[in-house]
Amino acid sequence: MNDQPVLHRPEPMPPAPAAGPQTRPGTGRSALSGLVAAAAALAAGELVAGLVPGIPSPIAAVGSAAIDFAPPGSKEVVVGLFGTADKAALMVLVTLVVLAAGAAIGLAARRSVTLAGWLVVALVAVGGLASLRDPTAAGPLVVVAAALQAGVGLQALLVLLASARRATTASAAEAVPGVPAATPEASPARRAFLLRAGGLGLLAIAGGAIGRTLLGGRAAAEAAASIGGSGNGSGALTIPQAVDPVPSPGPDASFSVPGITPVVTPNGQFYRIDTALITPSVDIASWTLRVYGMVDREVTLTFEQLVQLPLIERYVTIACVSNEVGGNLVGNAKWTGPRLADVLAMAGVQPGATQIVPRSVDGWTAGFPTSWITDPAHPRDAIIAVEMNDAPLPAEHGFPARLIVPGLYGYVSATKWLTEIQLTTLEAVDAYWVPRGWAKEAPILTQSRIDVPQDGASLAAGPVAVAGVAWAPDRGISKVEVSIDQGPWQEATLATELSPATWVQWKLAWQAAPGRHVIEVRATDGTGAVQTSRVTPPAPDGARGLDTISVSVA
Ligand SMILES: Nc1nc2c(c(=O)[nH]1)N[C@H]1C(S)=C(S)[C@@H](COP(=O)(O)O)O[C@H]1N2
Ligand SMILES: [Mo]
Repeated sequence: MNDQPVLHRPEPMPPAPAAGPQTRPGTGRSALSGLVAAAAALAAGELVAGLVPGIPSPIAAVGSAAIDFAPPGSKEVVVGLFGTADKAALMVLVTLVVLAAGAAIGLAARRSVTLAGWLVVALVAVGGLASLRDPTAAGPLVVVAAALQAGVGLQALLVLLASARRATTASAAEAVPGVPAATPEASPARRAFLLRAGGLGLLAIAGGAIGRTLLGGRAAAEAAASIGGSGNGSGALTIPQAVDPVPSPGPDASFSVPGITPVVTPNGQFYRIDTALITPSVDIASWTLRVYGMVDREVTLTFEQLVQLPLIERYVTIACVSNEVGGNLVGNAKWTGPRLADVLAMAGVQPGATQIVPRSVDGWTAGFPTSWITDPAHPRDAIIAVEMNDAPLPAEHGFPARLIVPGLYGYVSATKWLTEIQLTTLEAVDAYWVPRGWAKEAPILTQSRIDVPQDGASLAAGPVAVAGVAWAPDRGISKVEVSIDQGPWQEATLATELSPATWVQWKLAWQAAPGRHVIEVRATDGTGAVQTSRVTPPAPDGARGLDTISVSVA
């Protein structure tokens, strides 16, 4: 054994490779090159989508495909995907997956640049194919946009890889044994690579952001430009006055309890649920409503023809089947438009047409029994709504026209961006959500909600107003009761309901004593049926159970 300390010397370095196309860039620079190239291609796609109608956003198109093809096992995940925040999360996820794929492509380029090039083309093709699923897409434009994206992606990849190669060669040349490695900034070639990658990356972020902003604003801009307010004529079209108006809610329709849900939901506060990752933007001049299928004659109406029909106004509360007990996916608005029945009568519904299947411009479908609106014992005023609370239908609520069917959950009826109505049989067609595990027939369940006090609130002892809303469209609400600490049901005071199709405010004065208290509410509908306390999840036909809160009183 040798006791002498041994100095470990670095192995002699292999001779620095000559600069040239044979040099493999390092893994980090390769991955970064691929990632930035993917970002550039992606940004190009969003930018042209933002600039040119008929070219869908590739990110949204891939996200929509993910929603549409989500396996039934992920049903609950999908249900949660439709809030605005969840849509943004899905788009961020798609973007991250594309960037990761780009990094992988960059690594693949170390083996074969040709392979990497084809992978870029394949990545772009996925977005293009997803875009072609969108019924609003113009096929040839999508192909041109995809070619552009591929060009941008390939060019970026080649430029960055060449720059990465020079940087790697420079690093290798500097790595001389015994000499400390230079700082990265010391090499002009490495600095040049970082500047190129960073610069392109920033361009991609800017381009992508511009594209997204244009995409996000287009639907609202289209809606705003199309219809002028009554009389002022700023837009191309005006909507005539309703022949069958409803009076504005009187003071007896609302309680002045702070925090209670207003009886009419302002448009800006109305819940929004749909599968559209980007709000469909509809050109009202070319929009039509087509009624076809089991009818005597197909009917196609322009927007102008549609609003020349007698318009009616109705207050109707609509609700989402995914609303949890106590949740806020429910709202009440005044809807204006022609009766669905009038439009169907123009086409002549054939006997045996047991199902009405409305379809949106983006291909989404609902479906409900024809008898729901034609039953002579209980005809219902379904509306092809063109106004919401006296304003043209907002883009995110279905501009230029949507269906409102009293008493049915939105997913079977309330089709936004409506463009087709098919008459068929219940057996022949299952609408969008039915194969995804939701009930075929879906009347809105009786529900009641405690708005005040809030769950978990700390209150001062003494008189407390317990208040909220209850709904059972279109059976109406006949009674609301409140139970404190599992005690007897006490009848609440009801405000005047606008119609059996709307929710109604309720309130109860409670003498709160110190301690913790549990408050429950239940409603009885217009048929005398009491809201069930049996708890069910939203799927398949709506959440059941009683809204329950707990408060502490001191
Ligand atoms: N075109 C289209 N219409 C649609 C949907 C959709 O995904 N696409 N979702 C429905 C569902 S599930 C509900 S609850 C209501 C919600 O309408 P709102 O967003 O105006 O509140 O719209 C319905 N109409
Ligand atoms: Mo819904």
